[in-house]
Amino acid sequence: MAIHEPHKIKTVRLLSFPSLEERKNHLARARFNVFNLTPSQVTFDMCSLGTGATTQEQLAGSLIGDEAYAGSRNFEALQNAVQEVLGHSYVCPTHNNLGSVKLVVSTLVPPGSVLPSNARTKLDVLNPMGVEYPDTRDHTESVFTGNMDLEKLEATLEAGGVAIVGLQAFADGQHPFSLENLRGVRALADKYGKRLICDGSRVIENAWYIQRHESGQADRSIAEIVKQIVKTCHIFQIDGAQDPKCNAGGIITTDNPDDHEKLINEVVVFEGLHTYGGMAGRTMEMLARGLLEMCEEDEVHWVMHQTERFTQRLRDSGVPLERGCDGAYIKADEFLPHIDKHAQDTLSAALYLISGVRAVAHGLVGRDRLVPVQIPRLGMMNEQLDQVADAVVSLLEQRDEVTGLQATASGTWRDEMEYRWVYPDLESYSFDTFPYEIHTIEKVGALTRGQREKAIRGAGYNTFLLRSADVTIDLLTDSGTSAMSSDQWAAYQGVRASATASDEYGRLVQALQDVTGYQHIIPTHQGRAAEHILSQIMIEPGQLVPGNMYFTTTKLHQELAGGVFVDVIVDEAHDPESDFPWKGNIDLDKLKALVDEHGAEKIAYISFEHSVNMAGGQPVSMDNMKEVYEYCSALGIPVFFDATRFVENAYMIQTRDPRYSKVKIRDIVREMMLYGDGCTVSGKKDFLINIGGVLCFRENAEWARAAEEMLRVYEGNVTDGGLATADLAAIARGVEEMVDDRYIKSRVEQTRFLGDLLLDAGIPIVTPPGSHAIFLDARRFLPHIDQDEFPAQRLAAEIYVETGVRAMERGNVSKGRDPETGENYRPKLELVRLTIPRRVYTNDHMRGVADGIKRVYERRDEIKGLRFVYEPAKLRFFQGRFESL
Ligand code: P71
Repeated sequence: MAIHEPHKIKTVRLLSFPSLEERKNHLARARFNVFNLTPSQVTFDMCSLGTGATTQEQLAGSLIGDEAYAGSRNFEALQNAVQEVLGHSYVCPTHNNLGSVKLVVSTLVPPGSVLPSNARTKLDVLNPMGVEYPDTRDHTESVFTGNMDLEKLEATLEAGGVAIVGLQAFADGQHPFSLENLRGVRALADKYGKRLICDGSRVIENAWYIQRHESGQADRSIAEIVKQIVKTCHIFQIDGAQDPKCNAGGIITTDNPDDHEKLINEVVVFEGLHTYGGMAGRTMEMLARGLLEMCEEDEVHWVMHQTERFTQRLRDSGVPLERGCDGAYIKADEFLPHIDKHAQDTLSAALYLISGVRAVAHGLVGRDRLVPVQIPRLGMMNEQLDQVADAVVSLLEQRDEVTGLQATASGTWRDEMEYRWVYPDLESYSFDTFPYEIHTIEKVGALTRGQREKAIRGAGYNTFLLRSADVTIDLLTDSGTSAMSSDQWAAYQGVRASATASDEYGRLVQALQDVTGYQHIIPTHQGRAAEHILSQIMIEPGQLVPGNMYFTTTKLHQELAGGVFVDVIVDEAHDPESDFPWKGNIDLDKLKALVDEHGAEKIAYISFEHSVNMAGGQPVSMDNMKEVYEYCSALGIPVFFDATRFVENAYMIQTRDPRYSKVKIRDIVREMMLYGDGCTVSGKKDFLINIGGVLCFRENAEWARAAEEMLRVYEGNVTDGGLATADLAAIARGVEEMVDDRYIKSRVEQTRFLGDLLLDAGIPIVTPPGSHAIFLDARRFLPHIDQDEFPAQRLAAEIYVETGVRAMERGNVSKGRDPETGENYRPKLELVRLTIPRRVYTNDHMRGVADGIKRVYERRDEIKGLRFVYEPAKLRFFQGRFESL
């Protein structure tokens, strides 16, 4: 059973959280018909048509559309995908499923004829076209509820007037058919000389159901079953916006050249030429790629697991519903028994009113009594679905208070309905979860344990030397690994690139001035570039640079400028078991002693890091920043922050310092930055971007000029710092997104979630959990391995073998050898860092990580140490290779 997604998040779409007052206004303007609400007025949009996440390959396909009128390469790609996945030889493209229906009707279904079917929905459109569609579904069947009643079907065929026989895979979203029944339908169609046509927009779900429930099918792949379904039908159609995860488009496929001939002669009338059928070239490309991907077993199993889990949660809480292949279909009349008119729309309006969730019934008014709560395919996390379910349950609990909508306009179709409503007094449901949906995904590595054993041996037991493609969950670093938002991508794409000043530079400066309160904003290509410049302009050879624990690149640049780093962090920072909440603080006594000993003029500046990385992502308190700044500014010693993870530090202040519990993150950050004269930032962390950094000064124009002088030599223009204009645009947007309270909360709480899972299992970690990473304490995890046999290095390797999770050693290997004695440093902290990228993994991934580490912990006694087989002289952790003892 899948315990986490077989993919990670590549890009996210930000969610809106309208307040109760806003929801009331939006509802009134929508005339109380939630169909009219727009996604930016809705928090979770529980609708599964064209709303799913795509793969990054599909998204890429949308950028390589061959927009030729005739015979485009994208059409060829579509044709190949159809032949490979569906097995039919011919394809006729359409603009979407309605286009397909219209085409089939106008070619194969004469007016006044009969089209028996197992479905009701989507056939609504046949009514105005003058086609009768008798219900021939077997209503007595309890497992394959979408099966045709073969006797009824034969009677209908016998009675005459039947044009073609129709079948829907997972009919109406609720009723799957069996292969056996499908073969029976085909036999009857053949007997009466009729064609069997299947709408396979949900063929994957139906195939999954067959795999699970039909005897003899358990060992067959989804791909095989899909092909068999298609080949059993004369004609097959599929909606691009459903199983193929495209945003639009449709296709009709067949093996019959005569039918194909008819379709392509007719498609030019209503849709477009037979090689594009009303789709843009890029849509055909996305559709083709979606078809090729849709049968992937682990993906299908994940989607269906989510659906079953969600439905079960609702059912367990007493919500009256019918099972759906893509969610739960609530029985509105039973949910609101006291509402005799418009129960579905009342339920929809009430759910939106209390929570901002949209669930809406489509199609004909009065066709059924259900409100589908559908899951956008691959678009949501289980945590979010749990909360949507809780919102529905919360409505159920107060259903007696719900008053009915009064119609002020009616119509045949649901979108035509308009209402009046006296708002009932209901308690709102507040979401407390990740404030974004999944927009695109990236498959993760799926090696077997044996393959991973081979891979880690090949990498000399060094996780830096593993291929990312062989890694399932990559917790090597949070640097440059964030998922960008679709807004960041839009800004990135919309850029007017320039080798001079640019609008994006202006936006970036403005955004960072707002966030930091600093006047001079100097872009650099990443953090170490800013550190290089700051060190060069501020340090005189021989000067001291006191700081709260070193970071490798920071210390290196201070030393290259002739400075000497002095660690003045509090002692608690070196104790992995101390519960002190501010392990990132500077020990003011240590600092004062240093200044007293050497004099203030010997100090270049204070190097003050937020959320101290090497200490375990530990925060600095607001008071400590204030004290240090007060002390230093009186003596004329500048204070520079390494603000790489300053938003995370601000969140720790919000949660750990009661005086700030009601203060917005944006304001906490602004106050923090008051207690410094400038900062360097590696933007690859909190800024939610994949590349970039900045150097900022509060007001000192002389420093800024000196820095810009160096920037021109080492980095690029003063208006880009060597970054692409598009990256400046992504940074400007990322800086806005990072100070969102909901976002930063979800980010840091996810790290804590992993920490708590490990603590609960008795696994030794650095406490309290930091903001960007959980650090395993290898000395306590593997006490039988001497530090010179590199327990943290071995532990990282074992975790990879056990789980496919990649972590980073931060211990004896990283620290290196003392040049004086030639011995390993044997640092106090012998750690393995599990670093959480931003917006990339779900809490189910975190559960998977914790479960795997628990398994390693259970067999810890068998784990042996390592010995170097290749030891580079500098930064040996990057390239070093080991063998097992
Ligand atoms: C991290 C990194 C990336 C890294 C760097 C060196 C060795 C291994 C991994 C980079 C930081 C950082 C802080 C606090 C400056 C930099 C350098 N961290 N300050 O944690 O954490 O920034 O990479 O953008 O040049 O994996 P840069």
